[in-house]
Parts: sequence; structure tokens; C-alpha cells
Amino acid sequence: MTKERLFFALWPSDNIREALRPAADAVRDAAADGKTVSQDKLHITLRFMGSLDADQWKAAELAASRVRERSIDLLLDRAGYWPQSRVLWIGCGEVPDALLGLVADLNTELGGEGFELTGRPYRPHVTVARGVTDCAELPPIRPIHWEPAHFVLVRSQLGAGDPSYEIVGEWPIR
Ligand code: 2AM
Repeated sequence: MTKERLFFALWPSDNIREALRPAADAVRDAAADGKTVSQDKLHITLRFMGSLDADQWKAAELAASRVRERSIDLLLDRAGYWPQSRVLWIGCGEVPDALLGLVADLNTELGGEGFELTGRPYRPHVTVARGVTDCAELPPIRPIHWEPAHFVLVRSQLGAGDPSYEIVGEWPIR
């Protein structure tokens, strides 16, 4: 049975992507090396699901459909670098409780469908470059206000180059 690599995410609108571009470029300039994430692929992962078969995919969708709506006000106002994962990112200086609530809700519903939570504590971020081994001091970010209207399920296909992403499900947040 074929399996698909899937993850839940907040997917920026075109306007937010436009606003993210100069910020991402400025942050990217601080990196000594690594690979830039293209503008159309910028996102915030809510939960990485890994490879799911068709039944698991359906169960994940069912869980998502049970997530309560809420309004989330994100202020993307800081950049960061995680040397261990070699990731350069943009995120929130203060992560809103509503975002953590959404992720907690999603995880609870996924738990009810048999998906166990593994891995590190959740730290929401937009990855702007990968494979960065060193970087200079990061510039300040001109804050970007983002109120996502929905969250999505994304299919990721790995290839020789960048992974390709396809939105395969969408649920309202507010
Ligand atoms: P990242 O941007 O910090 O690399 C698709 O791979 C998305 O899922 C990416 O945004 C990635 O985060 C995130 N993700 C979280 N856990 C992952 C894992 N174990 N393997 C691959 N991607 C993961």
C-alpha cells in the first residue's frame, strides 16, 4: 500500500508571503551557507504526521474536522537560528495561546484516532533556510501581522531538489 508524507500547517496567503519575502531575504543574508526555502513554500508546521496509508490519512482528516475554531493573531517579529537542525527561521517573539490551543486540540483529536505524539516540544516557526551551518547576528524583523483563516493538510513529495507540497485538505480556524 502506498503511503503519503503528510503534515498539518498554517499556509500563508499571497499577501502574507509578499510581506515575508523581504524579512526572509534579510534573515537569509546573515547565513554563511544553506538553501533558501522558496517563497511559495513558506509555512508554519502544526504537526508533522510522517508517512500515512489511506486509512490513516482518513483518520487524520477526521481528527482535523473536529478541531474547534478560534481566532489566532500571529505577530511574526523575530528571527532565529537552530544550529542543531541547521534551520534559520522567522517566528513570534510571543507565541499566542490560541495557536498553542489549536495545536493541543489537533493533537488531542489525533490522539483519539490513535496517532501518538512523539518528538520535541512544539516551537512554531517559518523555516526560511535549511542546511545553515553558521550565521552572523540576525537582523530585526519588521513585524508581520497574520490572522490565518484556516489550517491545511499538506502532502510532501521528496525528490532530487526541493520537496513539492500540495494542499490536500483545509479546515476553518475562525
Ligand atoms: P522544518 O521547516 O522546521 O524543517 C515538512 O517537512 C514540514 O514538517 C517542515 O516544515 C518541517 O519542519 C516539519 N517537520 C516537523 N517534524 C519533521 C520531521 N520529523 N521530518 C520532516 N519534517 C518535519
